[in-house]
Amino acid sequence: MKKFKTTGLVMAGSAAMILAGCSDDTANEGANGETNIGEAVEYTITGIEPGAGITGQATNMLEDYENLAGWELETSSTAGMMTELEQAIQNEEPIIVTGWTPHWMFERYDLKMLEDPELSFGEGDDIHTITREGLEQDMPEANAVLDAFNWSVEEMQVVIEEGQDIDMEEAAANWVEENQDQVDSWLEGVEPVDDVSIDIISVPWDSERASANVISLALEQIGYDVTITDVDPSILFQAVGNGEADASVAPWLPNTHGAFMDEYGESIVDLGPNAEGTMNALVVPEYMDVESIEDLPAAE
Ligand code: PBE
Repeated sequence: MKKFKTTGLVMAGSAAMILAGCSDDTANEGANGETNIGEAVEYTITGIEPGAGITGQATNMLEDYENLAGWELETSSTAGMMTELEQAIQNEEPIIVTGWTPHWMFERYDLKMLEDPELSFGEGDDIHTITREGLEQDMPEANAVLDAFNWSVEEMQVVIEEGQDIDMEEAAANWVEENQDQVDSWLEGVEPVDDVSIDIISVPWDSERASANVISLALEQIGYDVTITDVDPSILFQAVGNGEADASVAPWLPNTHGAFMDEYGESIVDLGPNAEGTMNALVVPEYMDVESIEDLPAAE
């Protein structure tokens, strides 16, 4: 379990409260008697891994919104964030996390995405298939399947959900078994190969663990020997850019991983979306009385 950072700001706030003899309850109330959400969450957004694209977006968000001066993004891990979210919901306490769809959090809990008028998180992404340069020439069959790979975020969500109870590999295999017609459409007209190795690189979030396993099973059906490696997004783009990895079905573009694409995109082939309509945002429990990032109170 990680340690939580206590900011100078929060410390100063607590010290002031003690000096003034205020109880926490009083301190959390604004002039109109309503709870000050900022104080209640200690002006802290509960984030995920430092290397995630959404973490970069949330860091920029702190600059994009004047009212977020003095707020802090606390990075940890997706599992750590989910644990804190679950605990807050159990106690009906306020919490603000960096969240996204597709994810099982929205199936399990009553949550809402805060409006983002400054578009720090963009207006949604598609998940793209990318390859190293030369893959089309070296492995035309794999390239054809990767290019044809296409499903919906709803279908992805089915695998993500099942992957909470059983291994993601197994959940992906079940999906492939139940949707062989669709898999066949990606394999249509592609000649089988004889045990050719291919390196698929991905990221360690459930959505991409689902898609990496599904595309791998499809490639295996025509004779590929697939290795999946999960890395940070920056490493993923670097590896495809320098040809160390063959392909990825994980990039969220144009926003979440846009900075990495800007950096390495010149030596990457973008085959376009394999799933459309993902969204990143600040996410809060429904019971919280806030609708927009703009409404979060500035830290005083
Ligand atoms: N995510 C899920 C990742 C990509 C997939 C939004 C947490 C990120 O890099 O932010």
